Amino acid sequence: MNKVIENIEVRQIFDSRGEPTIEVEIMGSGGKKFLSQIPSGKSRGSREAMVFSFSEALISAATIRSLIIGRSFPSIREFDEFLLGEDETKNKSKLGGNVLLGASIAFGRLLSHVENKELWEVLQDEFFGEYKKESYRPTIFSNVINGGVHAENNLDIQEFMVVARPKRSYTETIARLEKFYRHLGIFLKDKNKGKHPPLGDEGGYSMNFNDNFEPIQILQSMIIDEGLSEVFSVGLDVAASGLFENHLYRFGGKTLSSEKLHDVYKKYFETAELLCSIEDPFDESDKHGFASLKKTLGNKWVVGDDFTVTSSELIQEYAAENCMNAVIIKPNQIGTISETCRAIKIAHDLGIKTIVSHRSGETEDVFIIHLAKAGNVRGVKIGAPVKERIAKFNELIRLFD
Ligand code: 2PG
Ligand code: MG
Repeated sequence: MNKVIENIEVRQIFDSRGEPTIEVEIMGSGGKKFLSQIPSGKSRGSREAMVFSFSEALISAATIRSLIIGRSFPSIREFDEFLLGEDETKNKSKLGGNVLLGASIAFGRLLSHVENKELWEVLQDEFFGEYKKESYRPTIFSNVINGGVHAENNLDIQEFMVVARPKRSYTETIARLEKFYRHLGIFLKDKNKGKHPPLGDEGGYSMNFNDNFEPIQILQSMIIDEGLSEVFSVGLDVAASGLFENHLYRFGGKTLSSEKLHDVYKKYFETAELLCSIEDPFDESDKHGFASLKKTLGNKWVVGDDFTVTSSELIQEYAAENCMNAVIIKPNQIGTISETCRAIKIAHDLGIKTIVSHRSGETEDVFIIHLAKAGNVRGVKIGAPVKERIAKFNELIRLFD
């Protein structure tokens, strides 16, 4: 089979939150079809690539179809560059970031079929050749208690995560994580007067707590009680852009300045020794907040997400200003595989740790696990070990064990 593209189509599907999103299908020669499903975010950075609705995506697909049918592209980079040349906008507002990324991933799957390689091998050969000799096993960030816009409860912090370092194998680590998640459910049911707490958008438990610190304490004590402190720690995603109004933060029933919020975090880290990382602690415009917290926290992970939106330029700019030491990598924030891989590489070169991440509205597509393997990233963020997220945990085991 050759690399000629015979057709491209988009279809509407529904993500794990029941919200509409799209899948993209590319047909290669001989009628073989290659699919990608695009996740969608709820707490989004303002500089993310444009998300097209299904009706807009249909128009975009028609434009792309007229440009690529009967053509062949030797690499993902050339495919992406061709379409980016047609889009020509900063935020993919002509063709849509979700449509472009869907096309890019489906084309990557066509290449993987034609070249008889796994998708991660195609990605590594094309973008990360120099990492072939090292093989890094990423730490799992698993969101087990949900708050913020991902849950209907009183938590301001959006995500309370178990950070699980793989020791012998992912099979073993994921089994431990699943057991921990079940035990946490039983503990919280008890605390919730015998009612099993409902699940938030990413499969973590959702109920009211005394304050934003209580879930951290609960996770830490359970990790210690279960003898897991060698391999598990605790991470947060505050998603603080959603708490920011008139230059102040709504947090814990109060209105706090950036400096006061910094002091709250400082106390959290001083009190909970297993707390190891904090994502988007401040609004995406508050780079001084980021820089000052990074200075305070030393080697703990201060992670940019809405702050950096997988943009190579923003990662470079904020790394130079010492704002963070880790970044979230979400392909649909930027809109093509090539640009995503460039962001990973730039982060590595600058000594910034990379965490490839899902979105709150997920599908069963496992592309991000292939990206994590090819790019030797330091972390993978995939929600709680339940429902549609299981596909990604299984792919971790398949690709790494
Ligand atoms: C985040 C993500 C995923 P969303 O903020 O990091 O956990 O949420 O997809 O809603 O932006
Ligand atoms: Mg985030």
